[in-house]
Amino acid sequence: MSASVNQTDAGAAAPAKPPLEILLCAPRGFCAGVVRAIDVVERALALYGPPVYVRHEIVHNKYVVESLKRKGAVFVAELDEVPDGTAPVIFSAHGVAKTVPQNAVARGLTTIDATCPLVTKVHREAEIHHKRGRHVLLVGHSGHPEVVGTMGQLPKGSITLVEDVEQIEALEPESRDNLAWVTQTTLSVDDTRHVVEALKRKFPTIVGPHKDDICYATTNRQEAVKQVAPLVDALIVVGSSNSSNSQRLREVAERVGCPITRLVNRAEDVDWEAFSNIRRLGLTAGASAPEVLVEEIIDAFATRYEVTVDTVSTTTEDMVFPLPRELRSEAAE
Ligand code: 0O3
Ligand code: SF4
Repeated sequence: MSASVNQTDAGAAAPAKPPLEILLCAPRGFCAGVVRAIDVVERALALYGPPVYVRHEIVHNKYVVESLKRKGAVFVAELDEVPDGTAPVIFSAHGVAKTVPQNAVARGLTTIDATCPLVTKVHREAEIHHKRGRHVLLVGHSGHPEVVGTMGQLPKGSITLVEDVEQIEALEPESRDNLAWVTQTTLSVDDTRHVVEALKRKFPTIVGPHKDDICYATTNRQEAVKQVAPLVDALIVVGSSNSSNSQRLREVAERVGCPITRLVNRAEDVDWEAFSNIRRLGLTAGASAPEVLVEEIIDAFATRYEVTVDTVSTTTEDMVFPLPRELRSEAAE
């Protein structure tokens, strides 16, 4: 009897796995603002004991939020869900409108601000422009919590959201010669350049930052994807769907022509059908996605492919942000 191709008798060699080269983008994953924000929740849990309340997801990552919930963090959408008492309420890394801490103080709540210092810097820029009598244009995505927080630094009517070049055509501000612009920190570097160029064309005297307010982490992760995406058959961004910076990374890969691009929370969400015929895979992670999930995805590919992993590094990062003052003594212990 001739041997069948699919023979599975004991002792038969397992079919060879196809080769897959994974190009790992660097930098990827956690930025300094996310490390600090997660640390804030963990330190607060250690200092006050559970529960500690967190207004909005501390960072936009399902795994991070679920892990902190298990440790005693309670996530709420608004302050009115926080009971009166001694448990602290933490503001997420994306920042909050001025009314949020004001309302918390009025209720006698203990507050801890985990807003990334680079988001706070944009808040202060907007405030300075306003104090100098300028109307502020904020380049960003409508409804995103960072945009809500930045708009909420100024009185209503003093700041206008600009989402894209098309909206600039329709802008008719009261004083064309007294304008300033600021941006969300996690935007597409290329899209923002076009929006800012259009703003400067229409309002030649507008003032703003030297380049934009997109942070170092957003910029560096997009740059690494730009290098890797043209070299691979498919690219995976590890991150949650509500993470703006992660969404931008997938878009960057798609725009440079990468045929298959996906944003996935973790290995169980990988659409294996889409990745059945690839030889080279690009892999990165948004600023709020933990490295353990990148490793999990590599392991999942290794069960289907003979995997080799190479890192493509476009720059190195050494940014660290200190904890809020009220948590620092606890941090030293
Ligand atoms: O702003 P984004 O949706 O990208 O937020 P993430 O995913 O939580 O990442 C951290 C970035 C941040 C807190 C604001 O810059
Ligand atoms: Fe801060 Fe940038 Fe990280 Fe946002 S992505 S938390 S601005 S370092």
